[in-house]
Amino acid sequence: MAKFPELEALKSELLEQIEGAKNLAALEQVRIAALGKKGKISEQMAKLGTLPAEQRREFGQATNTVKAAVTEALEARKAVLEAAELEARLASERDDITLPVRLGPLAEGRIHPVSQVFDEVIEIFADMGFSVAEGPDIETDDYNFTKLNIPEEHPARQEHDTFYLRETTAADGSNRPRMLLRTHTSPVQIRTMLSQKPPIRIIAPGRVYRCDSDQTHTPMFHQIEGLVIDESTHLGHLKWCLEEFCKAFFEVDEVKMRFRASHFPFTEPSMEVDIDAAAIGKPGHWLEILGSGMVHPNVIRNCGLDPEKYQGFAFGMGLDRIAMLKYGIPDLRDMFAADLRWMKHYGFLPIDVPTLAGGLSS
Ligand code: 2NL
Repeated sequence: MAKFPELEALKSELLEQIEGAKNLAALEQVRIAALGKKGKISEQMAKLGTLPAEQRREFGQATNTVKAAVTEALEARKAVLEAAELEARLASERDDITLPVRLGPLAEGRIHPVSQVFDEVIEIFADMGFSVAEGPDIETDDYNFTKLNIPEEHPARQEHDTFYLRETTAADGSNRPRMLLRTHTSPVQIRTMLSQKPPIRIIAPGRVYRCDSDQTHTPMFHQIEGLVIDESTHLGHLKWCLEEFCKAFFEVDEVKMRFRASHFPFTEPSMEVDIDAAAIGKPGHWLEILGSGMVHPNVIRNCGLDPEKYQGFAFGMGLDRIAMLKYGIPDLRDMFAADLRWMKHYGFLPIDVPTLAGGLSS
């Protein structure tokens, strides 16, 4: 090879460049400049044709030797640079495998206490054989008031602080009946009595609306009402049902209850129900938790049933209030503030579905 000093010089130059390449990208540039189609070694190969025949063989062999040496040096340098790059990545991309596993949306999300308590109450009454009935939030005056034995000019209408919708006119110019936002879920029970034959055993959970807003009232709140109609349903059934409900809901074996005489236009007699707050760890205080009574014969008649044949009981309770009682929530207005920190504290995990068998609030 000493015969071809220019090849010798090229070899040294390339090997020096290979050793000097600082990273894989730089090394690739060196490779292309040496072995690429227009690279320096290919240039030497192209010279072959211009040489006298007796020199060609020797020059060709010498060039191939340079090529082999350069290729080998490239591969060796590539291996070194690859190992160094891997080393650098491993040092910079550190994973802390001692961190706790992230459980994702199922563990991040929370069920609102109102939804939780809806599910709990429904579970309890479903177990007693009640089915869930639903109806529209926008109702007629007839279903919300008149059929419930609250005629026009009845003072109870003022007490309800009703939101009325704007009056509309029909195509023939006559006024349509004025609609309203239901002030209780009783219209759902009215619709059920109008469309089904007894025996009836339903609960009606849902949103209700009253034009009232202060520390203990929000314009929208939640209610569950219950209705049982049959031929011989009596006050004993009412008492038993509500006692069983209270024990199950507050998750205690015994609960002291007090039935106080009261008045609602749609029941006669009517009772308000108090429980001894021992159930929530504050013995000696009475807490009002619901209103109830035997369905007024006028209501039964208004729904096309014969009050001589059918009778029954009904009850209603404010869901937000019993949710606050059971779960120690101090301020009603926080319930509807959509504050995620509040939800993290008072909310429930979606995987903990309330069941009587597994525990309502686990
Ligand atoms: C309360 C009192 C009550 C009812 C609701 C009712 C429904 C029909 C017929 C008769 Cl269709 N009664 N519902 C009965 C008694 C009390 O609610 O304080 N609610 C928060």
